[in-house]
Amino acid sequence: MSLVQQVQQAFARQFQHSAAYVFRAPGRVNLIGEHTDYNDGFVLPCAINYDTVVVANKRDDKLVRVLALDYGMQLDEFSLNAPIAKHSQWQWANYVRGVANSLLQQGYDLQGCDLAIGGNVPQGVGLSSSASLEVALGLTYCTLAGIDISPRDNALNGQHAENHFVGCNCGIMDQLISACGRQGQALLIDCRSLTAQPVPLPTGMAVMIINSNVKRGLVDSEYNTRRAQCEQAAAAFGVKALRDVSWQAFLAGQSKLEPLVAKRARHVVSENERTEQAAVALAQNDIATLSRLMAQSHQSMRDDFEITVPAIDELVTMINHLVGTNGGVRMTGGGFGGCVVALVPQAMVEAVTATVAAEYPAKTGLVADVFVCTPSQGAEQVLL
Ligand code: GAF
Repeated sequence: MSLVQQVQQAFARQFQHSAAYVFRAPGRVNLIGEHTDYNDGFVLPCAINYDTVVVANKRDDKLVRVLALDYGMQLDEFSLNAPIAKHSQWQWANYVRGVANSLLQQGYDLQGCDLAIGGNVPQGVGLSSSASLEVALGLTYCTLAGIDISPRDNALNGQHAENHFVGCNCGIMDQLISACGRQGQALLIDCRSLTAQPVPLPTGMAVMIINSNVKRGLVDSEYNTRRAQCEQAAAAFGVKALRDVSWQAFLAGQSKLEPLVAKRARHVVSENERTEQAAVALAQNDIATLSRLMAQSHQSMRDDFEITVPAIDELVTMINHLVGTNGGVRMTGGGFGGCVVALVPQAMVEAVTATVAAEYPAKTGLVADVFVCTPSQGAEQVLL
């Protein structure tokens, strides 16, 4: 049974009628450009073929009832008439409540609904399961209320909910790629103007995701600390965001920063340059350059931004060793565990999978999950 069918079936069982609407929004993998989005910089992600699915029906009142397949069929209920409060226990419910709350705050008139939610984006491993939930929900609430929200505004609403309701100070990359992803392409996103340029992936190359299965801890607090350090650096340079600092300006001015803040800024300033260069290399099928840029990105995350962990470094080293300049590999996502992304020739997928299976457990005591993913289309209504 497909994911959509499973969610439809659970909906019908819970609410005793079948649903008229289905929406999906994908997770993402970022090829390069990490922790640059909230510095108004550049990112190069693609949406992946793993989705959050929302199955829905309108109600005649202002009640929202929502069933979570991935959380033991927990059922939340809240009213769109009263101020929406945080759920006392369930974090998943705060995304559902938060997205509605942000839309209401912007003056949208939402309609009550029954919802069932399920997904196959691996959760808590840096592949944006939360953003895909926010984006799928934004599209659901708006479509049910007859509101034609743009993908960009839907993404911004999801980010607003995450920042102000859920409490993580994330940037815009995850929501934007989940809303705007394109089949077969990565997007070079300018996180200041929110414009995106499609970059087709070279034929014959596979996008692999290797989940380290390192349990992530302290992600939100470390993330928020990095963000504050970047803001401190931008203020010291007298600019709005680190996007406005060139490499030359960084070299000339770094001595006015505290040493730790200078390291954080060095990552962001150099990562912005690498990301723009990587988009060019990818478009020109220049895999050797892409390989170098992804390796430098990983080193910069490891040594300057300090967001990798030893098991992830091991994975990157072993894959790099195997693919050399025929492919690129680096940690992807916010960090402190999570996944590695590898762009490798199709013909090397098997060898990478075998190497990870043979060497990773011996080096770390952990077993990794390996996926080959397809760059996918962003959020949409699934027509029944
Ligand atoms: C997380 C955040 F949600 C993104 O906005 C981005 O900052 C990313 O970490 C790091 O590049 O996924």
